[in-house]
Amino acid sequence: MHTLGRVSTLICLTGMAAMLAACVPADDPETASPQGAVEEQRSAPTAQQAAEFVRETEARLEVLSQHAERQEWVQANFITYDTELLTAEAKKELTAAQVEAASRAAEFTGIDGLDADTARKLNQLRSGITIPAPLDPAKNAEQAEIGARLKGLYGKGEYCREDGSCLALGELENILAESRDPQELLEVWDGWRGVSVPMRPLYARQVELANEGAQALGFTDLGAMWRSDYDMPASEFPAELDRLWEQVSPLYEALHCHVRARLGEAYGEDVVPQQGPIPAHLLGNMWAQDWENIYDLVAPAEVEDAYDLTGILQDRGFDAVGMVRTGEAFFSSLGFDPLPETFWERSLFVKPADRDVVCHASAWDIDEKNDLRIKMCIEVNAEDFRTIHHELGHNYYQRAYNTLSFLYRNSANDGFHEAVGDTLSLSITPAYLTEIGLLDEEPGSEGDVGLLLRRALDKVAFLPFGLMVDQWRWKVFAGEVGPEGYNDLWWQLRERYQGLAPPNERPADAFDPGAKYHVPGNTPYTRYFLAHILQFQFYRALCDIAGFDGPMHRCSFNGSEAAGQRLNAMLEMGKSRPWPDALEALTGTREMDGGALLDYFAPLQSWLDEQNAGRQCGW
Ligand code: X8Z
Ligand code: ZN
Repeated sequence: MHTLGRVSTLICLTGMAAMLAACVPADDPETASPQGAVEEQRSAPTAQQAAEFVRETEARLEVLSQHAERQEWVQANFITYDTELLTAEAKKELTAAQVEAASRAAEFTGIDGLDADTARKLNQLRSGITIPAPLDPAKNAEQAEIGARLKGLYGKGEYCREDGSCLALGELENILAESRDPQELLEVWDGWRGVSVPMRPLYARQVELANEGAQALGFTDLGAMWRSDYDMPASEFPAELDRLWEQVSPLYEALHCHVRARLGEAYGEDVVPQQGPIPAHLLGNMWAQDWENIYDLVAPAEVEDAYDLTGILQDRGFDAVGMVRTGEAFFSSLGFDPLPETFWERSLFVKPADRDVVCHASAWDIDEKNDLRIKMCIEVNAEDFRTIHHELGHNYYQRAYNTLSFLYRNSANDGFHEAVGDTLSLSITPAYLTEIGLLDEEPGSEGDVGLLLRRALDKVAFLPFGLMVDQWRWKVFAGEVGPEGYNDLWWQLRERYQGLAPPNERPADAFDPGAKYHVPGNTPYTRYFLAHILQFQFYRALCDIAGFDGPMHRCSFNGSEAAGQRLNAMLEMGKSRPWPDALEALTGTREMDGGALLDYFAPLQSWLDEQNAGRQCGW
């Protein structure tokens, strides 16, 4: 899976191959030379030995990583006692090899005469492990078991009502999307959070072990290691995130203000106090990360809904495979080859009735050649239609870089991987739906404010959530808070960034972060925040290349082979170059920038400002 934490990357200053050798992590306050590295360097390994080491290591890790990937695929498709054990075994072996390679890489880092690729790959070996473990085999085994256990707990999670009937996450999510009864919403919101209560001690131990692993590699903690993978000094990355958040947060605040006011009208101001944070169970989504499901409650009174994509998909008799075929057709229209036959044979599209699977959508490239797959429990609705495009974006990226060497088979930075499919989803516009025959006639621009509001409930509402998850994790990894304080810190950050509050008093043993897939799954989350910024940059560039002229939100680059070629030029670079090079190849700019998102939503910002006139915003 793309999130498996391949041995991916690091490096420093942007785009200057000549600087790479000078950019060893030891320059950074968050990292230091691992013990023994300096002594080892005195025995003067040569550049040639370094290149040889990298070649051998890539070959070894490729074999182990493929095996672990296959094992993980089976576990995620059949969550059982045995698959959990087998996955932990495979993961243990892979992690041991990764950690060993990372410590050896440190011995070669910075030596004279390294070629740029070897220097880059050495840095990647050092920094690109999502969850390092201590070298001690017992601790490594313990960590692998905890990892599989946490994923299993989440995948098998359900909420059982007092009458004995049990609901899986998908069913709970549907209730949160559709019900407008605050009592029922609270029940399922709270019920799902029962799943994560037993995770807390396991998670706390995982943090200890992973930190020990990161420290042995010279990082202050696991958070510092994650931050070191963005082609810039790790210590500068948080400021880069702050910069992006400051650009877009006024738009979020305007959206929050409008939504709070309308929810107050719908549920009463005693349920939704108009001065403070919004109770988190009323936003149509289990984690309040995407608010599109409450569009009907906050929609502009003056405009008719332009169309309802869920209704169209259902009326036209789409099934899961039909939706995926439509996604594939979009990529084909850009000039990408069709997906391989094995994709259709081996993917999981529909939730099986008779066994536990991990339903959280994911994309896989098992052999890193052409064994592409997605795993999803697709329901026929607009949200899953978009998620299909998201997952396919991963698969086409994986295939585009499959000829590169092992350590370069990844996206430019992790935000890029998450942004590609979403970029195509932004292009699911009225014009596109008309072109592919799902709308009979392209609606006029009267309903555009509604379309933009829908989009903002998805994309803009997500931004602070995309940011806060790792703000929480980074503090946890840094030891700023212990297990007793995990949940309070989570809600402090939920309030600070999202302006949300828990709808009831959280029990002392609650571990609400664990109710979000990526926490027990140990998938870094800042990538999604970056992706939500980047996808608007990609989209704008592809629309320009396709020759679109008009308001940005109306553009579809469907059918533009010129756009497809430029996109592919970026994808096939994989992680071989610092990410600003990849960004420049597609967009002409070397900076991540919220400006494209703000331009896209400019008409909505004006509308929100009008709606909010006289309201007291903020929390
Ligand atoms: O986890 C995902 C994808 C798989 S990489 C379905 N996403 C995040 C989430 O669901 O929390 C996509 C958007 C954010
Ligand atoms: Zn993804």
